[in-house]
Amino acid sequence: MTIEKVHIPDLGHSDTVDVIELCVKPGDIIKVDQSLAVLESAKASMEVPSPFAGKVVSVQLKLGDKVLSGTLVAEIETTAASIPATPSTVIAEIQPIAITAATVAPVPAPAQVSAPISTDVAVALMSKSGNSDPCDIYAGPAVRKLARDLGVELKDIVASGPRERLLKDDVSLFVKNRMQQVVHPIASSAAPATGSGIPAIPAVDFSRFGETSLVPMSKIDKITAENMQRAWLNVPHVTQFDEADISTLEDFRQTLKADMETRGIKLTPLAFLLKACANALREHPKFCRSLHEDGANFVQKKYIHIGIAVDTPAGLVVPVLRNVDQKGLWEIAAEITALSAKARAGKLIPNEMQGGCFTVSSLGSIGGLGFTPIVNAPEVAILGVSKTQIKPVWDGAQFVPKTMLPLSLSYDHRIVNGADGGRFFSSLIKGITDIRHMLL
Ligand code: CAO
Repeated sequence: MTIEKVHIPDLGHSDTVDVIELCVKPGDIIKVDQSLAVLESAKASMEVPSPFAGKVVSVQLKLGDKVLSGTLVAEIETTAASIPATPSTVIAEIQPIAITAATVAPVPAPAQVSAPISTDVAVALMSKSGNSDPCDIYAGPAVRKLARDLGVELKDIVASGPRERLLKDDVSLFVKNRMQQVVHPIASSAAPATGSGIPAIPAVDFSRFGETSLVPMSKIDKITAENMQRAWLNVPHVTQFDEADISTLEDFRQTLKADMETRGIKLTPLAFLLKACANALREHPKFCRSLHEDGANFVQKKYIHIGIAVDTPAGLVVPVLRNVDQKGLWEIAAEITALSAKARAGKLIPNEMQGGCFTVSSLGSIGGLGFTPIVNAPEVAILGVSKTQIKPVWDGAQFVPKTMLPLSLSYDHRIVNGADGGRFFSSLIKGITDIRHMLL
């Protein structure tokens, strides 16, 4: 048994290059020519292959290191038989950063895929190797190899690395998503509650119709997409619509303008709505439940924490206000301002986005007559708030102008039924229409 040191071979220049990928870690068993690391210079990315088979004892590089020819990469414990007569000192592959699809080696058909993955998955994972459309792809050799091994076309994958560099994680996520989209029919019948077996929307080459480009999804975009799809597929939604006369509330709010300035707090209709929601949740505790994972119980929450959907440059986030039933309007308003500012600055911590019983999504400042919000599962319900309008309302003798607030309530029909929904909505609207109820 011998410990062999692997160094970076002669790069042909004296400039440093960046370590952009580490392909092995101590303890890995590797084969001859397996990549140890990927380096990148201003013009090319390149792999450092191992001239030895054996076990990785140590990796001497870190991501981001700037290295030169001769830098120690790793130590490999080899057996005599695994030492090649003339260890390779050549960088495995040098590729320009921007290459065309046509230069990528033809992709072999994927290995036979066994159940529960259907043959559709195999087809979905197969690359269109005959496609010679030119496209610039920024990816290291190790990523290319992984994509080739999995039968995935690089151009189909959204890059999340710096300067739109494709990472191994991007390839893995792409494959994971594809596999989730297409599930074996037997597996789908065994798990109907997850929405499995729904045919995936076919991929379309939009560039056939005009110029396109890929816009990387932010992390929040990806999480939101996943959460929305999960909630949409799992929750039998019902949405009810109504409108609340908030003329009194608005008159009262206008009288508070001076107070708002003194306190430095913006009191919008949302604070009143959260308070009214908290009261309605206290009155209708079914709306503070979640289905227990055992399928035989509801979890009844005895606290009233409410999330608010906040639109941020990075995507939609839902910070949660705790114990809203125990707070006054000024405190609620101040928390809305603080949490939404923190959300927009991307500074919310995970704990501030957890524990909600109910969510309010207000598009009131943006517009719209109404919308059907998606329940923020595993919560029971969500309130959608649209823009107020002055409308003529018949008071029994004449039409009078009233400030009407359109509301929509979506709920999980497994936990509450239509009558529950109607009762909850009526309480909420009563509370917001006559704000004296907030004192009770
Ligand atoms: N009708 C008419 N005007 C309204 C209103 C309504 N329903 N709700 C708020 N407004 C007014 C406010 O009073 C304020 O006007 P003034 O300054 O004159 O008082 C103005 O609109 C701006 O309000 P705001 O947006 O700053 O504050 P907010 O408390 O209403 O909302 C927040 C805060 C964080 C919820 C909001 O900024 C936001 O991000 N909304 C988007 C939520 C979203 O994306 N939902 C969709 C999720 S599903 O995709």
